[in-house]
Amino acid sequence: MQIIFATHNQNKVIELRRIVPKSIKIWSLNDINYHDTIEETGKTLEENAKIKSDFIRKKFGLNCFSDDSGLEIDILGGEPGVMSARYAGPLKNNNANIEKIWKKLRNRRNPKACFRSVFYLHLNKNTYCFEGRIDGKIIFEKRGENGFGYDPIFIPEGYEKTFAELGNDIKNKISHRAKATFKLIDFLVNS
Ligand code: ITT
Repeated sequence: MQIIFATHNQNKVIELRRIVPKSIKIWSLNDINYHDTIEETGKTLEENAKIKSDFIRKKFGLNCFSDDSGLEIDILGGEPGVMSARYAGPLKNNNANIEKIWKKLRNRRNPKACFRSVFYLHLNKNTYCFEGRIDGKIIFEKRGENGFGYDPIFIPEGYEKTFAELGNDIKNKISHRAKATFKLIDFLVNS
């Protein structure tokens, strides 16, 4: 089976390719030479996932899925949430995003957070949604070299290391995106 992953984020593509079986071939937007930005005007992860997947389905008429994901911090009322990529501005500057979070949290002790990932799938004539979530907490220093985005400041529940320290093997078993991906794979291989 072949399917388009409607994303420009290569880190997401790399993670997913490490998880899905070889029988499912993933094409990213870069792979199909589509480089234009898809405006994410939704107010929720669900809405933005739908926008991205609907757009690509309409443009190319092919089976595809998208991932809209984000970090949600309890004490900040779920921020940065749907704004995770652009929290500190449209340039998607990861360091600035982290600085903004730290500033807003003002050294609160062990602030609880979660990552959520919503996948929106167009398969033949139908659409489906899958979600994954991982709870944890934010720390006030960056630790680790792996992963991307907020990984160096997020410690998943039950661990003492950040996602960036734990590395791909563990992250890709327990993360929000891994959980959504397992649901997607289950669905695809059984349909
Ligand atoms: P696409 O829309 O092209 O898929 P994007 O990076 O803009 O790429 P999102 O709109 O879903 O994707 O924003 C997700 C942001 O949330 C991402 O840029 C990171 O800042 C953060 N994020 C999501 N998953 C993450 C993860 O596994 N580890 C660290 N940060 C993550």
